[in-house]
Amino acid sequence: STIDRLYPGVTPAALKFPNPDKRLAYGTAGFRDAAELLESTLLRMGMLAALRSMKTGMAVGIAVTASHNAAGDNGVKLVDPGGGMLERAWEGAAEELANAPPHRLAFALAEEGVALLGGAARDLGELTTPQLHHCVRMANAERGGGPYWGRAEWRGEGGYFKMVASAFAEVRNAGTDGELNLNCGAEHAQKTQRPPAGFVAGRDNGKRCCSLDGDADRLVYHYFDSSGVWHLLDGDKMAALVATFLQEELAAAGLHHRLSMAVVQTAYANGASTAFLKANGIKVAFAATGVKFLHHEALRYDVGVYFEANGHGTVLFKDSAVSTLLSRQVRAAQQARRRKALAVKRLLHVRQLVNQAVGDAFSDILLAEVILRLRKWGLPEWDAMYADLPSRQVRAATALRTARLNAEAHALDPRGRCFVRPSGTEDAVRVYAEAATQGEADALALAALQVRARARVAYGEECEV
Ligand code: G16
Repeated sequence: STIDRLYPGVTPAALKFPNPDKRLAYGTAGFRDAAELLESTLLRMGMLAALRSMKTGMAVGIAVTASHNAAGDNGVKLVDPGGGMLERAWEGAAEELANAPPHRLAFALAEEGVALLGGAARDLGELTTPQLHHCVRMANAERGGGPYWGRAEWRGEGGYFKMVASAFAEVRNAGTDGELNLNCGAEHAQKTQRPPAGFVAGRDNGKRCCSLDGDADRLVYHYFDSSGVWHLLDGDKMAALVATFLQEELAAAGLHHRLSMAVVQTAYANGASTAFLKANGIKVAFAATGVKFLHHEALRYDVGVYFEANGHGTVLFKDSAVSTLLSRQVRAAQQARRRKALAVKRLLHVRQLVNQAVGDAFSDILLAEVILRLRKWGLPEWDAMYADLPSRQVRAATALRTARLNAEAHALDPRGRCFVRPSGTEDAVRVYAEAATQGEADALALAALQVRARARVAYGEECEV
C-alpha cells in the first residue's frame, strides 16, 4: 500500500514482532506485562517516541523496567521532554499503536502522526497508488485547485471509476435524441458505406468508433483517417482479425493439426476477404444469409468463426475442443513451456470472452480490442489486412418477401459478382454487386435492378451481366 511505501520498514518489523493475542492497555505509567508479551510494544513505542520527539523537537526517553514487580513482569514507560510522564493526550495514541495488527501498524502510525500534529486523517481503505493520488487531487479541487481539476462526483474511489468510465462512454446516436437506427448503426454504416449521423471528417479524424445495431448483436468498426477519408471495418474484417489470431494461437499451442478451424461466410462477404483468408491457409465455408445458418455450419468445426459482413458473429468452440485445451493447459504447465501455455490460456479466454450462445456486439468489441492490443495495432493496421473490393448494395421494395428463393449461389467472374435475394426481414429484395472499381460495382447493381424491373420474377435468379 501507499503507507508501506512511505514507511517501508514498518510492516516487516511489525511482522517480525507480532503483537500478542490480548489487548494491551496503557496503564498508570506505561504498558505492563510478561516480558515475552512486550516485544511488539517496545518496537511500537520506539516509533511513538520518534513521533513525540519530532513533534516537540526535543529528546524523549523509553524505560524498560520490572519496576516494583517480579523480574518476569516488565513495563515500557515513556519519558516526556520535560522529564515527566508521557503527556496524557498521547496515551490513547500509544495504546492504539501497541494494539494495531502488524499489517495495520504503518497506517496506525501515520494516522497517529497526523493526529498528534493536529491534523485529521481519513482512512480511504485499500486503493491503488494512482487512486490515492486521484483522491488527493479531487479533495483539493474545491480548495483552490485549478478550475478543471475535477468535479464533485469524481471524489473518492467511486468517483475515480465514474470519471474513467464516463470518459469512455461517449455514446452518440443512442436513440435518446433522435430515432433509433435512423442514419446510424451497423446496418446504416455497412449497407450505405457512409459514416453515421453526427460523425464528421476533421473533428472525428483518428477516433476509433464502433457502430452497433438497436439490439446490440451486430458490430462494425469505423474511423476517419488523418485526411478525413472514412473507413469501414465490417464483419469480414472482424473475421480476418479473429481468425488469424486464433490460427496463430492454435499453432503456438501445437494444436493446429489437432483442432479444425474454419471461417463461415455468406455470399455478402467481400471477395477480398475470402481471398485473404484462403491465402493465409484458413478454411472458408459458406452458408445462406442468416445467423441460424452460419451458426449451424460453424458448429461443424472445433473452432468455428462466423461473421456476416453486416456485423453479426461470434466464435464457437466445441466441447471436445475445450477438453483438449484444458488437458493441454495442464501438460504445458508441467513442461514449463511458456509460449504454449500462454496460447492455450488465450484460447480458453477467448472461449470465455466470446458469447457462445449468439453473436454479441459487446463481447465482440472486447475480443477485437484484446487482439488489437496484443498486436499493437490501431484501426489503420487492422484495415490494411486486405483492401475491400468495391461493392454496392441496394434494395428494392416488394410485397413478395415470402418468395422461396435462394439466390445466394455465386456467379463468379474475374470481373465481378452480383446476386439478388429477397430480404428475410422486410418487404424488399436486395442486390449485392462487387467489382474491380466502384463504377463497375454500381453499374452491376443498377443492371441487376433493371433486370428485376423488366422481369419481376428475376429475383431469385442470378443476373446475367
Ligand atoms: C437478421 C439476421 C441476420 C441476417 C439479417 C439479414 O438480422 O439475424 O443474420 O444477416 O437478418 O437481413 P435480410 O434478410 O433483411 O437481408 P437482425 O439484425 O435483424 O437480427
